[in-house]
Amino acid sequence: MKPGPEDTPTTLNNLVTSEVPDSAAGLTAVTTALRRVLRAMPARRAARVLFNLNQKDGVDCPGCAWPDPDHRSALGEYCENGAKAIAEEATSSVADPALFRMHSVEELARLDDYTLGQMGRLTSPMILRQGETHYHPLSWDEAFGIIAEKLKSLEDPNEAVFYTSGRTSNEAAFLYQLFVRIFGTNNLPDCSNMCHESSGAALSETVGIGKGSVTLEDFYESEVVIVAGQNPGTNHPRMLSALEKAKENGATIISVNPLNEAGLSRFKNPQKAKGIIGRGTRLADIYVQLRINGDVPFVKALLKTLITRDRQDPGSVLDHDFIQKSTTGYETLTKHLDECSIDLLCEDAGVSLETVERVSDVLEKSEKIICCWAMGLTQHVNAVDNIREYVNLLLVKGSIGKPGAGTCPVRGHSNVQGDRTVGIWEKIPDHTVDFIRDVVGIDPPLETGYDTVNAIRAMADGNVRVFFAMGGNFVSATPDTSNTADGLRKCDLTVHVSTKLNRSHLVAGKSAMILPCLARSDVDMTGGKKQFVTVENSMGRVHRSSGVVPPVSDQLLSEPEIVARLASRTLPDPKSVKWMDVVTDYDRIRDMIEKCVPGFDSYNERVREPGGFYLPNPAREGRFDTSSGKAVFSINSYHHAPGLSNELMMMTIRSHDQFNTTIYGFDDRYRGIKGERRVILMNPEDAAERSLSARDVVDIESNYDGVKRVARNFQVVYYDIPQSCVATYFPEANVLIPLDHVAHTSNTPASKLVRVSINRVE
Ligand SMILES: Nc1nc2c(c(=O)[nH]1)N[C@H]1C(S)=C(S)[C@@H](COP(=O)(O)OP(=O)(O)OC[C@H]3O[C@@H](n4cnc5c(=O)[nH]c(N)nc54)[C@H](O)[C@@H]3O)O[C@H]1N2
Ligand SMILES: Nc1nc2c(c(=O)[nH]1)N[C@H]1C(S)=C(S)[C@@H](COP(=O)(O)OP(=O)(O)OC[C@H]3O[C@@H](n4cnc5c(=O)[nH]c(N)nc54)[C@H](O)[C@@H]3O)O[C@H]1N2
Ligand code: SF4
Ligand SMILES: [Mo]
Repeated sequence: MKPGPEDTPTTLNNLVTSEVPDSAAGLTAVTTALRRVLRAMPARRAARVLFNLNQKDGVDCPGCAWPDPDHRSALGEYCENGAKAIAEEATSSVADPALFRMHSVEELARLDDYTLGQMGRLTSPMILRQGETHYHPLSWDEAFGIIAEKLKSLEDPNEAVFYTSGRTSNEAAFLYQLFVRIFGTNNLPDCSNMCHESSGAALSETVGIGKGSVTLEDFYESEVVIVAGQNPGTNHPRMLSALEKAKENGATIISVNPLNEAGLSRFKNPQKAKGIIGRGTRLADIYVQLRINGDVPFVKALLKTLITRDRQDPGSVLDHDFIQKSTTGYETLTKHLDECSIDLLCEDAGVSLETVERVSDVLEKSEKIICCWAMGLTQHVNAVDNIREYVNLLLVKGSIGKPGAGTCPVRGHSNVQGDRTVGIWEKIPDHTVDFIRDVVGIDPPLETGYDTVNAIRAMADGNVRVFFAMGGNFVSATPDTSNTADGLRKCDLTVHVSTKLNRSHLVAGKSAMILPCLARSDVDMTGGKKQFVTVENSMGRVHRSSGVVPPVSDQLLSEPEIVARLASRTLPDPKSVKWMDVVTDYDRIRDMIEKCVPGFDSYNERVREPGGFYLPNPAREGRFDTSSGKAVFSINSYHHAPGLSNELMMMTIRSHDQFNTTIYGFDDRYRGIKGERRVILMNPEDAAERSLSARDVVDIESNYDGVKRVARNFQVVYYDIPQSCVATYFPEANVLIPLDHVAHTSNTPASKLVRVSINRVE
């Protein structure tokens, strides 16, 4: 298959590799952060945005969802990658109509993702009409008119799909899903479908709430923190400060990962003098290097060891009181583990028995364990099993529902959790059904809509006429790039509400539109009044965010206003909700959220308190909202891979210089890689077996169900990675991931284990 304009260009840059550093952050992080911000905007704008970043009445960082501590340093309460995110967003460069006049869509598609991002902020609504080569500006009124007419002309509302990325505020997200459901569909796929959906599925089933149970304070009281399948040094950098504090208070930190990620080995806290001049703090006490998808057998081996040890002296290792009072399924679990061979478990995990014993020694003595994870667990065919298995481990130790212990799925986008809480979901919660019946007076659709993967399937089958995206970069973020692109091209109209130019704007339906919106850092004067929005962090705390810099164009609308204007033009009875009225004062949207979604009592009042408020979380208090009222032990399976002898297991990961599909640069400093993203991290033995040397150029190929997919031109980098495992960066390798390669139950693309073979490019 030839790469199409939907694929990132395959030309190689200039790869330089060096020793993998043994620490993260420190002075280099500070200087890199400042350099990036100053490159993107004038000094005054930079100072304004940085001084307000993550402060209690300031801008919530548009990077990840890691929570802010109660005490905020006035000097700077953000990390290097938060600064890069804000530089990318608050840049004063613009991708204005002149740019689109000068370059055709085809020309823009030849640029790499970094260059597209560097064009700057979108400034005007743009349309690509059927048969035309260039985007042209149009007025907002015209834009809403065209979209509304198209939506109204559909035979069935289910012919439209409404995607959401995770930066959208609670206010915009609530209005958006309300509009979509009143319009008549639950087709609300979101980035969460590709992210922590597996966590939600596993946690709801086992502990009765699809979110994590810990708060930041729990870290400071914990005895053990397990970090599995997560690279916080890059993706949640301020988590390192929390780990440092946990460690100072005596906690043992265990990293479980095929890669020994630099951030977890040693951390130089840039907020402390010793972090700037000293050697920093060693974080992970134990590093468990397992093979890709080795988690279920590894945790089973731990459980088996702990249960065996406890049998010598019952109660010395396990919390039988908790097990008896608060859980179900323990006997079935022990019976299952009795039948497992520890040697086989270790072999399947790729971990030695000594390592299992060493970790068990630590767990045996501890009563307060926190388990953190991210995409290394959630993006596997058996992702839900992965998470349920770590839950088993917490449950045998009674390590949930008490201070210093619990589950911590570390969320990605800065409001992905809030978006789901207020209603972005392809399933319709009962409280939303009631709200729509009571307030709007209609019966909303009840059948489950399309999630991300099912939306692509429907597009490919020609069943989607309109694709509307509230943020995100659908074509690059989803798997099976060419297939997704074909699906988008079959739509009559694709619309993107966006801040920055990206590849999805260049893979258009028969016609396409770009609607430029305000970002977090922009002052929002909707309705002539300064508005703030609210977001929920990874630990269920809801708080405010107010923009501080003047928008780069007076054409930008806020996301809530875009939804309100579209709803007013589209719905047959636009007065059922006072769309234009509620967006003149976002307090009114919050009042609606309070009426609809449980846990938001006195929303407007409580969110004005510094730091906001926590949403209710029964598991945090040891109450499990499952059908039995108890936490549930589970029996979990895992998949053996690779399939053929010459195949390798490929995981697709993030470099230090990207935020998902937004590419900040070509360096992955913490992995010693500079100047190139088209790289494949390989064990030197695997390379030697294939007569490959470092820097050789290869094509990567995947073969599923008789379909061959190829990603061209990747350079070999020798890396400390278990044999038969390789790593590439997302989104360049997404062309290799078949759409049907998904996690059971959550339907999340299994982008952390794709079977591939590699061929040298002569
Ligand atoms: N700077 C920056 N910050 C970000 C993002 C970004 O792109 N850039 N993205 C945001 C988003 S949306 C998300 S979801 C998060 C993602 O945060 P992460 O999940 O940390 O991101 P990945 O790079 O996908 O890293 C996955 C990690 O899991 C490991 N891993 C892979 N397979 C396995 C396995 O089978 N078992 C185990 N134990 N480990 C495995 C990999 O080696 C890697 O360390 O970060 C958020 N924050
Ligand atoms: N192979 C592979 N694929 C993956 C992953 C992986 O690990 N491996 N990770 C998956 C995960 S965890 C996720 S979360 C998804 C991410 O999927 P998405 O959320 O769809 O992708 P992003 O790259 O985060 O979206 C970036 C775009 O959002 C727009 N944007 C930024 N800020 C705003 C804003 O405030 N408002 C609006 N309206 N638009 C804004 C900009 O135009 C920018 O180009 O990708 C998934 N895809
Ligand atoms: S840890 Fe995440 S939220 Fe905090 S400053 Fe860094 S990127 Fe932003
Ligand atoms: Mo994510």
